[in-house]
Amino acid sequence: MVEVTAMDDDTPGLTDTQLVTVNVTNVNEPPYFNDQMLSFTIDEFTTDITIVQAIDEDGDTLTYSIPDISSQDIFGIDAMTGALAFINNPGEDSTYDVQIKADDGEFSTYQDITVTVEVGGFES
Ligand SMILES: [Ca+2]
Repeated sequence: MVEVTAMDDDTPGLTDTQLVTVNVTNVNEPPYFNDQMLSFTIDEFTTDITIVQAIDEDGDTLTYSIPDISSQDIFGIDAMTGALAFINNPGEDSTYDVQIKADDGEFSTYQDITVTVEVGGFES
């Protein structure tokens, strides 16, 4: 409830006070990623890349996906946890770009991830 006071300009002024009920609608805020772009380097024996994590101010459950069909042959993502992995590590020096989508059921946001595979780069 908000107290509203109306006053006219006359002297002496007349005032009237009324209580008004204001309904605040809870507006859904879109999710967002802290970083627009992330890069990772993994070795040839690893398939796990990272766990992407978008932020939703409303605390909505977010669903993660890979929108680009051609990337879906290469990468997999856990819709609930955001865990991103190669389906099969390519096993050769190469760099891949993949876009991740986070969806709160109404709005979505995207994050670009670059994954570089290094063959032998991690051996001692
Ligand atoms: Ca939301």
